Amino acid sequence: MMELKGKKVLVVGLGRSGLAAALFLRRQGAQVTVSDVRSAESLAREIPALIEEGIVVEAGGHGLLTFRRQDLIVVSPGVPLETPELAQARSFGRPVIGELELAARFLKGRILAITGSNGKTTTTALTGEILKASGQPTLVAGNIGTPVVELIGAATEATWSVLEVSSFQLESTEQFHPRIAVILNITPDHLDRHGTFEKYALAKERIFAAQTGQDYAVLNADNPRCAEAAARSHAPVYWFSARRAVERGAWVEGDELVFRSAPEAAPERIMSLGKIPLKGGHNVENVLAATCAARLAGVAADGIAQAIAGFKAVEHRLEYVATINGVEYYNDSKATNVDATAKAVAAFPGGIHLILGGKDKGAPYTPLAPLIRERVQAVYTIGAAAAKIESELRGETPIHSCGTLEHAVNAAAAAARPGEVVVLAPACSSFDQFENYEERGRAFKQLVLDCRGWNPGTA
Ligand code: UMA
Repeated sequence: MMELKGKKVLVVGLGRSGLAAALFLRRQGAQVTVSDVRSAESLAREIPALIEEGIVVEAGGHGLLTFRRQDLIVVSPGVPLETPELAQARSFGRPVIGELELAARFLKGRILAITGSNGKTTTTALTGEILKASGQPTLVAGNIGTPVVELIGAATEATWSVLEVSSFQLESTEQFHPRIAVILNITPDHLDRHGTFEKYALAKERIFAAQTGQDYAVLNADNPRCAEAAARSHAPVYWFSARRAVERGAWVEGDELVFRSAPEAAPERIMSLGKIPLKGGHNVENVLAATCAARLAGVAADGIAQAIAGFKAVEHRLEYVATINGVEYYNDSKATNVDATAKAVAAFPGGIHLILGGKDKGAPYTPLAPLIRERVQAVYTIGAAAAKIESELRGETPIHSCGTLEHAVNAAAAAARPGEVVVLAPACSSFDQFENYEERGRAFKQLVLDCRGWNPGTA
C-alpha cells in the first residue's frame, strides 16, 4: 500500500485505465490531474464527471511542466514509457508506474496472471470460468477489458483475481506479484512500441519478477523463448505442452488431456480432446495452460473438465459469425499479429478467404507465406499495412487490394464458394481505421450480417 492522501498524482491517458485510475486516486484523497493528447472536444464525454470529482484535466497534449510538478505519475498501458514528457519527469526523479502496478499495491487476495503474445484473453476468460465454477470467489480483469484498479473495492483476502496482463502493462511493474503467473507463448509482437523482440520478451518476463519459491510459474514447453524465461523464474516452474509429456504440468497424451503435480506422480486424466469446444490447435494450448493454472489454484480435475466443456469462444477470437450461402464467416479481429493470424489460418484445412491489414506493427508478414500458399484461396488487404503485406506475400495467392473492411467483406463474400470460409484475422492492430480491435470485429460482424440482405433466405 502507498499513502495517496494529499499527494499530487498525474494520470497519463484518459482511456478505460486512465479514467478508472483517476477516480480511484481521487477517492484515496490524492490531488489528481489527467493529461491526454486528445482534444477537449473528443474527451467531452469524460470531462464533466472528472471535474465534478475535483480532477483537473489537461487535454490536447502533455505539458512538460504538468509532468514535472507531480509526486507520482500513473501511465495508461497504451502510453509509451519513452514519451518525452515521461522521460523528462523520470529524469527529475518523479516516480512513474502503470495502472496495473497501482492496482497491485491495493488489491487484496491472490493474483493469477496470464500473459503471452497470443491466446491470453481466451485463457484468462477460461481460467476465470473454471475458478468461478469451483466456487472460489473470482474476479476477472486486465487487458481483457476491465482495468485492474476497478477490482480493488470488490476483492477480499479470499478472492482470486484472474488478470490478463500485456507487455504494455508489465513494462512498468515493480511490486506486481502473482501467486500463479502464466506465459502462454512469446513471439514477435508490438515491435513498434518495444523496439526489439528481446525488449518485448523481457517486458513479458516481468510477470515473474516479484515471485518467490511459494508461487508458481506456468510456461509453454513448446515455445523456445519460454524456456529462456523459465531459467530466470524464482518460483517452481510447471509446463504445458501439446506435443510431449512434461515433468510437472499439463500435456496431451493420445487424445487425453492430463496433469501431474510432480515428476514421480501418476498423470491424472482431465478430459478427452474431443470435448474441448474451441476451434484450432492453439486453443488446445490455451486449455492446457488454463488446466495447469486452475489445478495449481486447487480446482479438482472433474470441475476443470466440466467448466472447459461448457466454455464458449470469446468475442473476436476466431468467433463464428454466420453461414451465408454455405460460406462460414469467422471474426478473429483479435489476431493483431502475424503469429495469431498463422494460428487462425492453421485452424482451417483450406478454402480460406483471408482479410489482412490495418496498422503495421513492425514485424514481417513473410512467416505467413507457407500457410497462405497451402490453405488460402485469396487475401483481401485493408488499411495502412496493405502495401507492405502485398509486397511480402506477392505470388503466394491472389491478393486483392480492398482499402476498407467493407470492400474486403464484399469482395470475399462474392468470391467464396460453398464449403469455404471468410476469416478476418488481420495480423495488424486496428488503430489506423478503427478505435480498437473490438470496433473492427463488430464492424466485420455487422458487414457479414448485412450480406444476408443480398441473398434473403439463404442464411
Ligand atoms: N494517450 C495519450 N498519450 C499517448 C498515448 C495515448 O494521452 O502518448 C491517450 C489516448 O489519447 C487515449 C488513451 O491514452 O485517450 C488511451 O489509453 P490506452 O491506450 O492505455 O487505452 P485504455 O482504454 O486505457 O485501454 C487499456 C488497454 N489498451 C492498450 O493497451 C493499448 C486495453 O487493452 C485494456 O483492455 C484496458 O486498458 C483495460 O486494462 C487493449 C489492447 O489493445 C485491448 N491491448 C494490447 C493488445 O492486446 O495487443 C496490449
